[in-house]
Amino acid sequence: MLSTKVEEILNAQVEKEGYSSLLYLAMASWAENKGYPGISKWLYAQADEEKNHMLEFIHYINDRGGKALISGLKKPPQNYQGIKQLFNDVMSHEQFISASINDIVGLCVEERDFTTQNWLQAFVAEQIEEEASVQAILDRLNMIGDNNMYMFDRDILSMRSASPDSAE
Ligand code: OFO
Repeated sequence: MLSTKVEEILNAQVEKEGYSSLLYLAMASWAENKGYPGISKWLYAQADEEKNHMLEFIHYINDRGGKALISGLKKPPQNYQGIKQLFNDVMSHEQFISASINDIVGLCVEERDFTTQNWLQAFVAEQIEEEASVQAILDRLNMIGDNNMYMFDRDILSMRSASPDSAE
């Protein structure tokens, strides 16, 4: 059985994972529209992954005797200045999610909910992985500057498939 505090913070994470999915969907659509098929595919796959994370939180809350809540989600930004800004935004968002997962783990320790703390370890590992994969993209973008977007767009999917958690 989940404590009220743990149930609340897990439900807040349902909302954050849902927003992550919408955010990456908006970015994917923007990139597709701008003529970047590889980048948009990477982002659509990321959006799917985030939707799955949201579902994992929903099922966990319900399986542990809580009640998962689906709230209205805020609208993500629809426009980006360029690819680099977009991936900087992806990194900031992933860092925000990592901090949020850490907060949940901290609360679980306070509440002595070691079952949930243990279940969350997959998300702790996932965030290390995601931040590293976005950092690799930012490093590549820094290397090529504003040129060679064609090559970057072609290569980004191979960077994704190097990830064990890849949805591709
Ligand atoms: Fe970044 O993995 Fe969910 O949000």
